[in-house]
Amino acid sequence: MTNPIKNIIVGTAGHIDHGKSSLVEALTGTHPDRLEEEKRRGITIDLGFAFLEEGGVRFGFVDVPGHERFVGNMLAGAAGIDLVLLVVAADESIKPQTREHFDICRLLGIQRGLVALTKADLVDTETLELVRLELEDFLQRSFLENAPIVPVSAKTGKGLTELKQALVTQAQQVAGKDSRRDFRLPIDRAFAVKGFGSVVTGTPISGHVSAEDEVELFPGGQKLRVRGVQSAGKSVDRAEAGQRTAVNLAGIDHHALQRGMSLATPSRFRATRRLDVRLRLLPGVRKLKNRALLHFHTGSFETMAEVALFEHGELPPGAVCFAQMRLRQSVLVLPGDPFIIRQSSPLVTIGGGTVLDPLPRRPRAREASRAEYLLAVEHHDKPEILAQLTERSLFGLPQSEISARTGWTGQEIQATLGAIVHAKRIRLIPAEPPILFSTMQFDDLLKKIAERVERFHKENPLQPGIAREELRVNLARRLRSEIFRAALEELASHRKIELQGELVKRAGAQISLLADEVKAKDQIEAAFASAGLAVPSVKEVLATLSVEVRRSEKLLQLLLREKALLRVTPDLIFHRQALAELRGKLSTYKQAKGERISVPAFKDLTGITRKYAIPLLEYLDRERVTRRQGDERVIL
Ligand SMILES: Nc1nc2c(ncn2[C@@H]2O[C@H](COP(=O)(O)OP(=O)(O)OP(=O)(O)O)[C@@H](O)[C@H]2O)c(=O)[nH]1
Ligand SMILES: [Mg+2]
Repeated sequence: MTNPIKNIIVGTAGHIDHGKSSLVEALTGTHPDRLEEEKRRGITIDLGFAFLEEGGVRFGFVDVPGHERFVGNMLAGAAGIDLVLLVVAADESIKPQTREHFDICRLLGIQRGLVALTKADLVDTETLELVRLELEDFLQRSFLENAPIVPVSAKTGKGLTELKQALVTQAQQVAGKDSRRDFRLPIDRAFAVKGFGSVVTGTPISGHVSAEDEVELFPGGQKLRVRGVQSAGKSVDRAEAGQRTAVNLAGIDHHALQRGMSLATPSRFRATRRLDVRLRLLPGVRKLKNRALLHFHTGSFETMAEVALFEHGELPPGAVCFAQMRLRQSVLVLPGDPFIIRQSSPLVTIGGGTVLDPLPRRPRAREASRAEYLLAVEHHDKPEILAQLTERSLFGLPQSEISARTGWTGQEIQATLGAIVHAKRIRLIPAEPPILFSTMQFDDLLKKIAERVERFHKENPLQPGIAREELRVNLARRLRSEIFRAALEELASHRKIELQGELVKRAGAQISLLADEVKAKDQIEAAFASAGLAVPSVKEVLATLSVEVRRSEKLLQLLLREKALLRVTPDLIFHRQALAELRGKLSTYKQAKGERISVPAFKDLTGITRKYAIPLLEYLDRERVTRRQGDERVIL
């Protein structure tokens, strides 16, 4: 079921004193100025709000100040609007903030609006027509080129009916905001209400919010519970994108909340201080130097930022380029979010643009793929975006990262993922969460693993294979274990390698001993076998061999791995057979003489000295063949 009521935010724009607030009052019955100082000085300082339901449309009005010193506040309000109501006083025509506000609307990418020619009661028809012509000229080749220009008077009420009608017509043609996407609300006010606690207001730019929802506060990241939601002054079950909304939050003091922060669906996004953008400089401003320090505005947020131009020393007026913004403070932004830049002296709007990558990797010198990626974002080419994101993540991209980088819904992520996995451009590695890894890099990894295993066999002919962990670290210290495992399994399934417990070996790899090695190996084994429990030292045994120490040690390792020999202490090695016989003797002893045996009895039984008896008994304790009890052992 679709909601028959459309929610549209109308923002006023225009020079100081041109009658914006009076017009909002004439349309809605509410004077938007709230502050004592505003009433006293007769000017708007901060944002004001009012509501009107007309022709099946629920209008939320955001009234902004015209004063040049309060453009910052104007920007906080302009960020969420669907329709601009450009207010021009008929007795003054176009003035500096008419231009600046209009530039801001263009830079923010506002698509629709209309012009109110206010104070029409103060001028004659000829002047009115002259101003209209000036305006038509001014609006040429802009989004307001064919917008209605409606003469009105807040004083006499003339033109108000026509203006309302024009608002409804425009509203019907606006796409509006998408309430099915994740929830995001830039906070424009925060205050406390007696008996309720902390309240923030704003216009959700996407999604919806209800009482009992959990939301995440940005940039801090606190998870908060929504106690209640109001829209247009009334409690509602749910407030949607495009509706003026007040959110009552539990568990936070209102002093910890302020304009510029955002609320959003929890655990999907990340605040950032670096963003790659498409930057547009207005015509008629000074050229922009690389590394310039600017005021940066997005949503209701404002901070200082350094601009790093891509491959340009400077940007001429009217030009466009890719750039990175480095912010003083963190903010939640997503690709597609518009922003505005202003210079410091004089404090004027000089440009703006669109966020393309909110979490860019640290740039390496002249990374060409960066611009390529930004182009894909600009073209909304989802498979390309995701493929490139993955390819740029050398150690894989966890699936849970995608939303913060793209702002896509779960459904969009699934669909895009399906498409590029199907096209074999990336692989989805099983993990929690799954990891995206580029097929190219994966194939590369397969090749490297096969090479390393091969090389290992060549360099270590006496070893059956390389330990997994040694191989992984050898490839890349930061290689994720899940990706490594997937690669090993892939190679094993193609019978390129064999996995044997912790060992990786070339398929069919056999240890091939040289003739002298075979002989030496037999000699080692025989030396231990014939010694019984009174074993010689390793050094002694190896010294008698004809092969050099490095190889003879490998042969010893081989015997230990084959379990022909067993290491009982670092210095004592026994033959398997001798130990098996010892166990046999103990069980015979137990049957004949009972389960207790002393150390002297053990020495008698085995005919060995204390030097061997104690380590052997400790070994038997470890093996749970015996258990120590006082000075004696219990045979288990
Ligand atoms: N005669 C006449 N006066 C008007 C009309 N609209 C507004 N005014 C007067 O113009 C002055 C400024 O009006 P506001 O509505 O406060 O102007 P504003 O654009 O909101 O000004 P800022 O918010 O400070 O930028 C007030 O004294 C109004 O009474 C109109 O249609 N006719
Ligand atoms: Mg005003």
